[in-house]
This record gives sequence, C-alpha cells and structure tokens, in this order.
Amino acid sequence: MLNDLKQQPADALLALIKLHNSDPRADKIDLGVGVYRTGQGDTPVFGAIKAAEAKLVAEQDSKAYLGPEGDMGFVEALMPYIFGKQDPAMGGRIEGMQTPGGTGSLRLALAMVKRAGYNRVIVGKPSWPNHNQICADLGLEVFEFNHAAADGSTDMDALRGALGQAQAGDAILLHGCCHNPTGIDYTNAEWDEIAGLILDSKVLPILDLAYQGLGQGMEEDAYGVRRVLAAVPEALVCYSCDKNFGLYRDRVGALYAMVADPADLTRVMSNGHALARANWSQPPDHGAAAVRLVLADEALTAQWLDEVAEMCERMRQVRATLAAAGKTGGVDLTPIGSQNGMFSIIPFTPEQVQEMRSKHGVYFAASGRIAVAGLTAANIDKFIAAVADVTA
Ligand code: PLP
Ligand code: TYF
Repeated sequence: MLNDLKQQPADALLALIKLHNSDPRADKIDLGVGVYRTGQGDTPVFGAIKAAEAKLVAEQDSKAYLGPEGDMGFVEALMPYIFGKQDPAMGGRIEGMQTPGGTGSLRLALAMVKRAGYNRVIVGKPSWPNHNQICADLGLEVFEFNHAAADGSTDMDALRGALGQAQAGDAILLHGCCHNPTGIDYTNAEWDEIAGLILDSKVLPILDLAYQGLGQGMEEDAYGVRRVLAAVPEALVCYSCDKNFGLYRDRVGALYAMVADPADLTRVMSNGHALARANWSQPPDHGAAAVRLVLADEALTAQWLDEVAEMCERMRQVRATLAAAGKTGGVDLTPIGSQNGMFSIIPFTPEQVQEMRSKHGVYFAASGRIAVAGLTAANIDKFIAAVADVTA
C-alpha cells in the first residue's frame, strides 16, 4: 500500500538551496529562498532575541504542556503591533492563538474556513505556492485573479472582477504587505476600496501578514489589515514572526479571529483549538516565549524595532541601487525601487533563468523572483552585469 504512493515534486525553492550549495564557484549568488541577509551576507539571530533567549534559559522553570492555544502572553503581546495600540482586541471581538509559524496559522485558518462551510478561496496569482497547496490539501477550491497589472501596479480591475463574481461560501486570501512573490502591494487608497468591496461582496477576508516591518515600517505595513478589519464583521489574520524576529526554524506564528459579536468568540476559537489538537496538538514554545520576553521589556522591544528597521532600510537600499541601474540589457529594473519586502520579479525567460545559474552562478526561482536581501555591496554590481548579459 505505501508502495502505491506517487513521487511528489520537491519544493522548488527549498531545492534551489541545494543547487546553490553544490555550486563550487566562490562568487555565486543566492537569491532563492526568503531569508534576510545582512550587508555581509549573514542571517544572524537578532540581538533582542539572543538576550531574551538567555533570560528564558535562566528563568524558565517548566516545560510542561501549555495547551493547544500555546503561549497566550505571546499572542496578546503582538496584538497592539498588528491591530493598533488604541483597541487591539477591537472591543473584545478579536482573540488569537499561537501556531507553528505563519504556515501553521494558514493551515488552521483554512481548515476553520472549510469547517465553517466555505468551499472556495479567492487567491491572487501569482501567490506563495503554499496558499494553493494548503487549499488543495483541504479540498477547498481556489478561484484565481491576476495580482499585478502590466504597468507594475496591482491589477485592481481583476480584484474588482473577482469580488464582483463572488458567491456565498467564498473567502479571499490577501497578502497584508510585502507581496510574495511580486513585491507589488496595494496602496492605502486601494486598501480603502478593497475594504468596501469585501464588505459589499460578503466574502470572508483571510489576511496573511508574514513580513510586517519589512516593507515600509511596522505601522505602515499594518494599514491594510487594520483597514479591512475596521470595515467587515468577521476576518481571520495569519501572522508570522519568522521573518520580523528572524526565528524561521523555530516556527513562530499566530492566528487571530475577529467576529461580529464578542459572545461568539469563545465558540469560534474552540474550533481553532480543536483543529490544532488534530494537527500538532500544541505549538513549539521556545521562539514564541522569546518573542514574549522581548515584547515585555521596553529596552528589548526598542532593540528589536531597531533591528527590524535596519533590515527594512537595507532592503530599501538594495532596491534603490537596482532601480538606479534602470534599463539593464532587455529589462527595466526601475520598478523594483517602489516595490516592497523581500521579493521582486524580473521578467526573465526560463532560458535566461538557466543562464543566470549556469553562466553567472546566480540562483533564484524559475518565476524570475529574486530575494533582494541576497544582494550586497560585494555582489550587486556582478548581479546587474549578469542581468545585462543574459537579457541583452
Ligand atoms: N505567508 C507568506 C506570504 C510567506 O511568504 C510565508 C513564508 O515563509 C509564510 C506565510 C509563512 O511563513 P512561516 O511559516 O515560515 O512563518
Ligand atoms: O517564499 C519564500 O521564500 C519563503 C520561505 O516551502 C519558504 O516564504 C519557501 C518555501 C517553503 C517554505 C518557506
């Protein structure tokens, strides 16, 4: 029976790491998976997290089970950053739970949506491949609309069209900021319109916020989530701390549900808890506990916010350098300057992607998505010259 299982393709992005590792060239460049790198090319543990981890080792007196909701101190400490300091629980309408990363949060959100009777999820194309994969695994139909227009802005007409055709039983999954893979985000004015469109179409919004602070800043990047939540009766928010606290492998995330009537919140969240028990029982503790300790300490919070701002600033500088190169060979790098977050897409042909790898040792996804943090003062000129060479 097990022998009947069919071979599954490897995750293309994770496979790219191996391909890059096996290239012997010293000046190879890795622009594959979405992991932040400093100007020296490293992915260090945040200073604020190191300090919190030291505290955790010294002070943690038990590792006994916490329950399917995980570390609620962590879950609540994040809320002012996501939903605003004014009234982070929106009058008792929002509650969260800890999940294994943003992926665990998406898994739970989509399983909850399925349980609630939704059968279709409206998703922009392209999106992070796991969005479609989780929907497929849960038996949720995906209805795609085009995310980015030819002029490099968002394709609002496609989104208006998708919401115009929405049916009862539809949810919509949107990236809160730092769109993966295009880097093309909705403007605040577009979010204002989207909030109204979602309200009118009665679809359930699921907002994926995996890169808060890495686009324009912590507050700026929360605009879309806050704007939509202010307009609608119900929503789910999937949060990841894996990028903005540098905790990738520790798997730190949270799922928040907003309901219309606070009296319904316990019942709704009990479904999240039941689904967590059926999936992983309880989330891993360490990373979330470290985040809680950072957020409970004013000095560590300030240090963390500085570290996030520094990442954001460095990626903006890389973007500015690429944009300044302007027309490069057959492509225009200018739009990269006004895009956000870890990724942008350069319109390479599949042959050009291969040539970037084979001739120049530059590795990135077949879609032409580059992880901008892989570029540094030491390699960006080589990258731009390689782009000019293969697209000429
Ligand atoms: N959502 C998006 C759009 C992502 O790009 C990622 C990437 O890692 C995630 C969610 C989930 O992140 P993680 O599960 O590593 O916390
Ligand atoms: O898109 C990325 O690069 C990140 C990291 O299966 C990632 O979101 C990539 C693939 C994957 C899990 C995480």
